[in-house]
Amino acid sequence: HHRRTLTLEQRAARCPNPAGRRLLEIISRKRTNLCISLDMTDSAEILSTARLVAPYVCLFKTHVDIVADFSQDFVAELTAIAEEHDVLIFEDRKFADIGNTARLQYEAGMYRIAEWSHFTNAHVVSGPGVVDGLRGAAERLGRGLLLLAEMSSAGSLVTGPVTELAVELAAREPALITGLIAGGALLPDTADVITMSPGVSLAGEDSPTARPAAGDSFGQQYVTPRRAIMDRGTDVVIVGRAIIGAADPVAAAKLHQTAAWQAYEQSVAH
Ligand code: 5BU
Repeated sequence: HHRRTLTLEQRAARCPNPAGRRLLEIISRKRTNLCISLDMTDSAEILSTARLVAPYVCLFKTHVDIVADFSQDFVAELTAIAEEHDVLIFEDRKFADIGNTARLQYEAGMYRIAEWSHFTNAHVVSGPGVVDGLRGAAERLGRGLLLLAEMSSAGSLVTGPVTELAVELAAREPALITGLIAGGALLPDTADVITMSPGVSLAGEDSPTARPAAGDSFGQQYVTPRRAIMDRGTDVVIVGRAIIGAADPVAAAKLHQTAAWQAYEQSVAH
């Protein structure tokens, strides 16, 4: 099992990034390290699901470029729900271009992601300049950047030197790069870097009870919250279809919250 030396509450108190600190405080206060991935194409559907699951999650993850009827009113409503329920927002944009283009994509266009999203993420395949492109708005607005160090999909090439660069940049500057997207912790918890893992479901491939749904037909691969948190040391689990595709999303959110929080508490105790 992965060993934690600090609780998430202790890490909140010392977190050098404002969005990261708020997230760790929310996690500790609400006792949830579950991020919901709101992968729906209709804004009303996203908002109603967000309202239903908000009490059980710390983070709403969005892909705004799949929303058919995107508008700034949608963003304002999602923000209101998030504020009411003590939830932050993470636009999973995966910036991957040269720094200057990433800067424009982050700040401008019709989405204006920097204005409303507490966190966003970036690939480092184009080199460290992408971080410098995102830096200006992120620092001005107190946002957190997450770098992709690993992906959950089969055959991913986010490995080797790409992983190493993401880890190195986060370790060097946790005040800006507040986290890594990876299958598990790649740095000790004293590095002040939050790890978030997608590809998580209670029906993951290591599930002892559920009939395992190891993935989808597009290469996604799932593990259980327990494996991601206890065995691999991740901090936050990102769950989409196992909740939003369930017959009862609220019940599924509660089950994932409980499993993820128990796995975290056990990894602190041991
Ligand atoms: P799912 O329905 O739980 O499979 O959704 C997973 C979400 O996480 C989805 O929005 C993906 O875009 C996102 N994701 C992922 O699945 N794997 C990765 O490595 C990264 C993001 Br990075």
